Amino acid sequence: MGDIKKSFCRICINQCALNVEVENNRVINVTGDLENPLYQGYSCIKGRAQPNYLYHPERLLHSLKRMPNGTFKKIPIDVAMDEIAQQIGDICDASGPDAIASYAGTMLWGSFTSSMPLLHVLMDTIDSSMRFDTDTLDKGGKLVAAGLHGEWMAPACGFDNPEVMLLIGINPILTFTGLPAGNPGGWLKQRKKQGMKLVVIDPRKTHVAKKANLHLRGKAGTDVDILACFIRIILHEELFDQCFVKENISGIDKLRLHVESFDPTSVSKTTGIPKTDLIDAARMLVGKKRGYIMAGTGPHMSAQGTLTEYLILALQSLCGYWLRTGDHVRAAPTLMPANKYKAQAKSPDPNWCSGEPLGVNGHRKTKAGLPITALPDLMLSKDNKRVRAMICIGGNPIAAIPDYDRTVSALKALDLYVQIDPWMSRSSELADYIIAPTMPLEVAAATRALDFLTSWTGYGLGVSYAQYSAAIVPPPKGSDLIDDWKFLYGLATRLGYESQNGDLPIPEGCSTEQLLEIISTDSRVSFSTVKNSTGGATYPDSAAIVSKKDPNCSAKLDVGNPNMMRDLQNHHENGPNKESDDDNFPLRLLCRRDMHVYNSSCNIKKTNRGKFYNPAYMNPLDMETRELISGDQIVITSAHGFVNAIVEADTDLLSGNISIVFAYGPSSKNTKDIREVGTNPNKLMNCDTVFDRYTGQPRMSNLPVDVYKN
Ligand SMILES: Nc1nc2c(c(=O)[nH]1)N[C@H]1C(S)=C(S)[C@@H](COP(=O)(O)OP(=O)(O)OC[C@H]3O[C@@H](n4cnc5c(=O)[nH]c(N)nc54)[C@H](O)[C@@H]3O)O[C@H]1N2
Ligand SMILES: Nc1nc2c(c(=O)[nH]1)N[C@H]1C(S)=C(S)[C@@H](COP(=O)(O)OP(=O)(O)OC[C@H]3O[C@@H](n4cnc5c(=O)[nH]c(N)nc54)[C@H](O)[C@@H]3O)O[C@H]1N2
Ligand code: SF4
Ligand SMILES: [Mo]
Repeated sequence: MGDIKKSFCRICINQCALNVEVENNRVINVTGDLENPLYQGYSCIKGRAQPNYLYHPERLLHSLKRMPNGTFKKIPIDVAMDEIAQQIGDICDASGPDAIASYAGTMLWGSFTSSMPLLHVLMDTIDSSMRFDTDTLDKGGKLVAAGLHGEWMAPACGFDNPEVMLLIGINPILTFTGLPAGNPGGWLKQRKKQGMKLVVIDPRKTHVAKKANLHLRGKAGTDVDILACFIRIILHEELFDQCFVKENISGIDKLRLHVESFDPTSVSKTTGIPKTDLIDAARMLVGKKRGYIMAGTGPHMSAQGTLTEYLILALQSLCGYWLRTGDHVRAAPTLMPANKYKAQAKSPDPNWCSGEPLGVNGHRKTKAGLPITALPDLMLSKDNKRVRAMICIGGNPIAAIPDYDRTVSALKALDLYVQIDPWMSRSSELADYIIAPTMPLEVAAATRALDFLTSWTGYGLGVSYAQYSAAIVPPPKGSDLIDDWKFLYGLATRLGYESQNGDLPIPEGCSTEQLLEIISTDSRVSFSTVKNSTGGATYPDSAAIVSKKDPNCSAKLDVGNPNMMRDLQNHHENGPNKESDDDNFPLRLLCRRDMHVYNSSCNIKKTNRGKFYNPAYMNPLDMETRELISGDQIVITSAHGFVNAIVEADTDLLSGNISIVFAYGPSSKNTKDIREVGTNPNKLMNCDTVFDRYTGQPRMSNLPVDVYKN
């Protein structure tokens, strides 16, 4: 029996509290912490498998440099930083700072509090604006829609005892996105016991759909139709919150006009959802004091993210699901500064779209950031806008960005590609330098990222909560690893950053723990308080009460934005599933996620129990007509490409669809058996035909495909 140390998991945004058993400076076991007030012992297989990642024979324990003959050689971290900084400086001098891009991937969230500020420090130091992250492949439309609709200066009702909940293309029991951090299934069960009604829109009978009072199981890509139909019903039947709307909302006449064509009879035909279910669902949403509406990746990956989110905000505003004067904000930030909340609107942001056109498909920077799908084109560009270097932290562009071949060519065209990654991923393989970082239990951290997420997305925490964790174990003996932020800082200082003059005063020899304290200087609860409460605690903010509207405030939330109304009109005229008429591709490929992997991470024997591939799930009826049985090898074809896969029956999937997890597939070098490496669905997709015109997010779900036996 080793020592038990308290920590928290940083693999996903749930950040479960953990008990970590340590013997001889090595982690030997990880379990959920039963004493923690929020998680009460909850954890998942990915978090508990951490000893297997830390001591995995394939983990990189030294940074690597690509040699001219293509092989990798160990390089001491200081030498790597010297060489990389020199090359960045040279590229900046020759081609300007925007020739250097940064790519912040999902695993940056593991060290978000320390790494994100230092990534900005580095990019500020060289003055590059080319900062990309994966939000524009995820749910970037949320931010654009909020810019167009305007924001309420207090949170949405969220997890604060909602009486009704509408979940659209999201499966939080498995993805830990969309229900409060903790034990999502347990929370849902309890809320339902207390009478909460749950409506789910998803073509698949997901974990969360199985718990729904009403599951609207229609065609993918029809969320806009369904939401417009709900709004029409609510407006026709005058079921909206009349007082709230009169006082705080503009544009309702325009909205009324544009949803008129989405009547329940025609929307039922478009979506395949019974008309009565559409009407029942709309009526379920209204007349309650508190409601919560959340969309996940489903509608965003069907390339309708911005319009879907805009209609959600309109619906939320019509129902008045925003906290009001006197309401208590239960998830006020802990490790960030306290907020002032007011029961009033902030007008739409005229800067929702900014910056010069990037020269790729009309893309520009929006409130969701730079469209990441433009990045490969910028790398392949022949003009002076070419991106020549990229620093990627915690991301896997080859796995993530649709159009695999283009991404591979783009990464190969770089003059300098630096990948911070503990693994030789399919992207790492193409890097010039792979920087080997410490992994979560080897580095100090605090849950500030949870506060950030809560204030930004509306999901995250349901109550004010924080935890600090010291480094639990040192890095393995003989390794040469660096904390992610220290690498970024090392480059920044070599390129001229002087911390005493910068925004972030970093003393000589600063430890990660010290940096966390510096970053949290103005937090509502002091860093030392959180640090001293090992194991995590809740920190309710009794002062976080929504105050009343300023007497001179005339701002309103806009539910009739002209861009959105035009898009709604186009959607009505062209139909959501235009290409489904294409006889060559009668099936629709849908996105989905698996419990035991986190995008391209965590796929080891301990979690996958020997199943290293991602099956292509199909409804048994569709399999029967194609004479397929589970385990058969198939070819999936699309207008863009084809991939091999292993088929598996899934009665939960609506007939006409095929659904598959992403971020699997062979590397550029190996051609191993599909059962060993899985399928990369991004080979079936491109970024230039169907995409969200604001975020650039391409169609990654609801993709027309067909299937043949191989
Ligand atoms: N077809 C299709 N494409 C998709 C999606 C989809 O559903 N379908 N999903 C999209 C979405 S939502 C997202 S967010 C993106 C994800 O896009 P990315 O973030 O680019 O992809 P990940 O696979 O999450 O990359 C994580 C990387 O971090 C590395 N890593 C693991 N542990 C650590 C660590 O401790 N430290 C560091 N520094 N690195 C670590 C992993 O080895 C991996 O290379 O993909 C998008 N692309
Ligand atoms: N265990 C685990 N957790 C994860 C991840 C992981 O890989 N594994 N990845 C993390 C990341 S990066 C993200 S972004 C989140 C994603 O979290 P979620 O958004 O919850 O992702 P999914 O579980 O794929 O849920 C998307 C759902 O949308 C449905 N869908 C597909 N197309 C449509 C459509 O057009 N309309 C509607 N209404 N539904 C549609 C699919 O059937 C699927 O059930 O999960 C995060 N958490
Ligand atoms: S990966 Fe699992 S254990 Fe880790 S935070 Fe997420 S849900 Fe919790
Ligand atoms: Mo994501």
